[in-house]
Amino acid sequence: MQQEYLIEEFDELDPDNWEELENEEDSAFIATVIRQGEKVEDSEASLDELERLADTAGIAIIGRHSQKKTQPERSTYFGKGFLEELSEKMLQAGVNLLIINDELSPMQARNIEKTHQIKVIDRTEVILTIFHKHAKTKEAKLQVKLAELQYQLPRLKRLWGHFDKERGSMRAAGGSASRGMGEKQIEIDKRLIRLNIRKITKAIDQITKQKETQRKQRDKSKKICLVGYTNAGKSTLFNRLTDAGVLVEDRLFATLDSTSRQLKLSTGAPAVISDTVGFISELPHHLVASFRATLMEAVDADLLLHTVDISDPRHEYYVEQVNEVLKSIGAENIPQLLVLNKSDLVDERMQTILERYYDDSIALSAAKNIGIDTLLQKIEDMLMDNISYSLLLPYSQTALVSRLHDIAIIESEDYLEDGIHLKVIIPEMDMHLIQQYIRKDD
Ligand SMILES: Nc1nc2c(ncn2[C@@H]2O[C@H](COP(=O)(O)OP(=O)(O)OP(=O)(O)O)[C@@H](O)[C@H]2O)c(=O)[nH]1
Ligand SMILES: [Mg+2]
Repeated sequence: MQQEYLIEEFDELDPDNWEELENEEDSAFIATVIRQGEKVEDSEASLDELERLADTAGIAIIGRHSQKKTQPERSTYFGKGFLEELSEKMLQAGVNLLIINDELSPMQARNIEKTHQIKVIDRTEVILTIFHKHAKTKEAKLQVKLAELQYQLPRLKRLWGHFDKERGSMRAAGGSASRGMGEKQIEIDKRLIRLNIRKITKAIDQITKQKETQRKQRDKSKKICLVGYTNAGKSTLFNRLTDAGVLVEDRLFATLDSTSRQLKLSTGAPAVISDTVGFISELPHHLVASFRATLMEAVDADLLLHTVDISDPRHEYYVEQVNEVLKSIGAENIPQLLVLNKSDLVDERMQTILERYYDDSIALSAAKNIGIDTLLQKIEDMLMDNISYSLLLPYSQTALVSRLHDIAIIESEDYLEDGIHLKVIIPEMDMHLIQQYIRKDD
C-alpha cells in the first residue's frame, strides 16, 4: 500500500480536522487584461479555462470582461474607469465576487476591494480552492496547506478585511476567525502561520525522505512517470496499464498525489509506473514548491509519458505549458514519450498528421483501449535505449569526451589516474563511438 504516512504529531491535519471551505459565493464575474501583443483568441481560451476552474471550485460565472492594456496597472490592476464600470455591472447583476485571471499582488487586491466594495480573488486562489477540496491523502493535504499558508502570509491584512465585511467568507487565516481584528491580531496570526509553515515543512520533509527510501528500494526498476496537463487522461491510462483503479473524473485536478505500481514489460525487466498531479499553465509557484514530494516522482523518472488530449485544439499549447513546468522542477532532460490521448475523438488522418508532427509520439485512446500494446512496445524500446554505460577513456580521447557532451547525457565524469571514467546514456545510433571503451565489468 502506498501513502501510509503516519505522522502522528500532525494530528491537526487528519481528515477529520481538515477545515472545510465554505462556498457562499456561488456566482462571479471573471475579468482579465489583454496585454499588448496578446491575441484575443488566446485570452478568450484562457478565460474559458478559468471558467472551468471556477466551476470545479463551485462558482458559476455569469459575466466576462476584458480590458486591453500595455500591461496591468501596478496599484489597481485594471484602469479606474474600467473598474467603476465593472463594479456597476456587478451591482446590477447582484454579484459580489470578481475573479481575475492572473496572480494579483496583495496591494492590487486590497486597493480594488477598498475602492469598489467588491470582493476579488485571483486565479491562484481558485486553483488553491480546488486543491483544497480535492486533497484526500495526508500527503496532498499537507502540501496544499503549505501552499495556502504561504499564499496567505503576505495577504493577511486583506483577508481580515474580508472577515470584517462578511464573517468567515474566506479561507480562515491560520485557522482562527473572528471579527474586527486590528494590526495586533494580524501580527499574532502571522506568527501562528509561520509556526504552522515550519511544522508542515518538517512533515513534508519526512514524507520526502520516506518516498526517497521507497524509490531507492526499487532502484533497479526502470521508473516511468505519467505527466501532463490536467484532465489529459493520465489516470485513465495508468489504470489501463496497471489495473490500479485510481480515480478518474472529467474535472480539473482529480489527482493530487502520486500512486505507483509495477508495470509488466515483455522483456521481464522490472519497471514501476507512477500517476501524479496534473499541470496547468501558470501553476501557482507556491503549489509547485509545496508539491515537491509528489513531483519528485517525475524528477526521478527514467522516462516520462507526457500525456496530452489531442481532441483539444490547444494541444500544442498544453505540451508547451507542461514542458515549462517540467523545466521549473528540473525534469526537462528526462526522455519523453508523447502520448496523444483521446484519439477516439479525432479522425485517423489527423492522428497520423500529429504523430508525424510530434517527435517520439504515439496516438492512442486510454478510455477505449486502443493502441495500448503499441505503447508498451514503444516504452520497452525507449527504456532499452536508455541504458547507461560506464566508460573508461584514455586521456588521448578528450575530443571524444567533448563530443559526448553534445550527443549524450553524462551522468558522471571523473578524471582518475587510469583515465577518464564516464557514465553516459547514449542514443543507439551513436553506440559505435563508445563500443571499444565500455567497461566489461559493468
Ligand atoms: N474520449 C476519451 N475520453 C478519455 C480518454 N482518456 C480519458 N478520458 C476522459 O478524460 C477525463 C479525464 O481523465 P483522467 O484520467 O481523470 O485525467 P487526468 O489526466 O488524470 O486528470 P487530472 O488528474 O485531473 O489531472 C475523464 O472524463 C476520462 O474519462 C480517451 O482516450 N478518450
Ligand atoms: Mg488524474
